[in-house]
Amino acid sequence: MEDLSKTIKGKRVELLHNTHPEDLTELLLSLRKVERDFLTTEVIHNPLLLPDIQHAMERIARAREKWERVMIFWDYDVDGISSTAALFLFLRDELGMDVSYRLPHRVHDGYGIKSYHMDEIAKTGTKLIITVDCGTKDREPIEHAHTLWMDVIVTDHHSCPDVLPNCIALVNPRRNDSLYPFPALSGSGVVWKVIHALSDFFFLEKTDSILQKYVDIVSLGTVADCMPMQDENRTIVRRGILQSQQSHHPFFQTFSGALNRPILTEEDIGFFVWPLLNAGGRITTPHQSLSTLLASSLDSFSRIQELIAVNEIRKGKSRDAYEKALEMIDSSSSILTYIDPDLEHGILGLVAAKITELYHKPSAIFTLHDGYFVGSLRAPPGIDLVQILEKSRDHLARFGWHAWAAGCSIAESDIDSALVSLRNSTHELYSGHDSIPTITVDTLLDPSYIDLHTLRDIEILRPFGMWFSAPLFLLSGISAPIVSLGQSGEHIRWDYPGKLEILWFRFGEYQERLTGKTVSLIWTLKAHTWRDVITPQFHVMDVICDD
Ligand SMILES: [Mn+2]
Repeated sequence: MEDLSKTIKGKRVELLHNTHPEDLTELLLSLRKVERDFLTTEVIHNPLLLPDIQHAMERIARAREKWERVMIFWDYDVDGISSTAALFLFLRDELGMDVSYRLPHRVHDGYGIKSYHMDEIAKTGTKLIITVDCGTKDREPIEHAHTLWMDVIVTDHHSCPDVLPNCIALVNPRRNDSLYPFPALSGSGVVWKVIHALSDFFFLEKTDSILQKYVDIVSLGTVADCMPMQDENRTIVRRGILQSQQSHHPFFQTFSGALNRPILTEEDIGFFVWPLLNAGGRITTPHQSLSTLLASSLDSFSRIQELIAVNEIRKGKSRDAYEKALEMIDSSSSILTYIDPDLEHGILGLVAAKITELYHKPSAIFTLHDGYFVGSLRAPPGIDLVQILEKSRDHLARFGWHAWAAGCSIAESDIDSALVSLRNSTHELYSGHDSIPTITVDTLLDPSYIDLHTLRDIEILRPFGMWFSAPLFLLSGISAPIVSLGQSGEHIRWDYPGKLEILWFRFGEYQERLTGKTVSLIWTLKAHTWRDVITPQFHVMDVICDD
């Protein structure tokens, strides 16, 4: 076996099986440590095992009985959007309740509930607030709601602090005292279980069809939040994709037509639905995304068209910002920083993610807003941004979030010292840290082995995601001629014998480097559908230059 040390994208390669497999499906299942029945077993747990679910049901039933106004409070990412849409439609259409929604503004409010939101909501005559995909950490505003005579039910999936908020119900499978068998639901997954419990409570005989009716919306949150594709999440996404093809919701009925492509796999959600719904939150308002998901059959098509236009703006702005950032950053620095006061707040994270992916280093991209430099940070695996920010906390006005994705704001006058401090903190904590990512390849496999039969064998393993990854294969030592594709040569095709479609999308820039070279290809398999004819397509993910 040749030296597989590094790919053209700078990744280390780990090859799990280095001969041609006898039974491909068996091999892929055993490498993922699951039995064959994993593929077909439906998992739907008892919703009454969720903490506080009984209190939540009773309080919602009381609100319904008394015609109380209910407000859903949500967070602006796609999990929050899908959680809100599912719960809103269920409470309004199945239970006939008076329900509305409120969300924080990405720039003006930041993340989470604030006490002033509670003041605003109280003025609408709301008696019950239900949070989705947020709330677990928001103790003070929840206390504040009580002083305004409003009750709060928190439904969430974020990890829990030591002291929990004092509310009517905190429905979160990550609670320490939770008996729920699967803690890794998305926010929308938790909402689906609340719908499950309420359906049992109110309709008993209709629960199955109700769960089915909302699972397409719910699955969007599970995919968008990259939840592990096992247990109940696998059931939600499998069912959700099938349901989306016969959906009750106009969004799914018109989506395929508007985008000219069907939603057939979890990757279609990840590539097409997710960025579209996300674009509203990043460029205009998340309300636009939510109202598109909730639109009636009359205006669903035009709303999706509008969102497509917004997404094109988002793409253009992030591409421009990324190119400018690439020119400006000092790639030898411990943390790669870039400031542009004119950058749109909503694209900072997208640019940071691309910079970090390219350099395998933490990055921070800033814009200026109201006298503060607001930044979005990303880090490769093994580097903890919260630690870096902690160490520089004296220079920061605000910071938070996760190890791999974080945000901070810095007073305009502190920016120089803050950047120096961030660089020093990163250097002190992580100098010498090996952050070269590993790409794990399942097995050696020649694409000519794949026919429609083997294609189907792999397709039935879906949905893929975290924990149950899409298979990657290695085709070693090929020297087939390469052809550039696309209007400006943005794609590459290898002219492999047997007319196999071996394609590398969006990496046309490597064409020159690869011409005439012997290479090994890391590839994955896609079912390509065109006019009802299915053919296997071989998508290259990375390349190893053998010479
Ligand atoms: Mn979430």
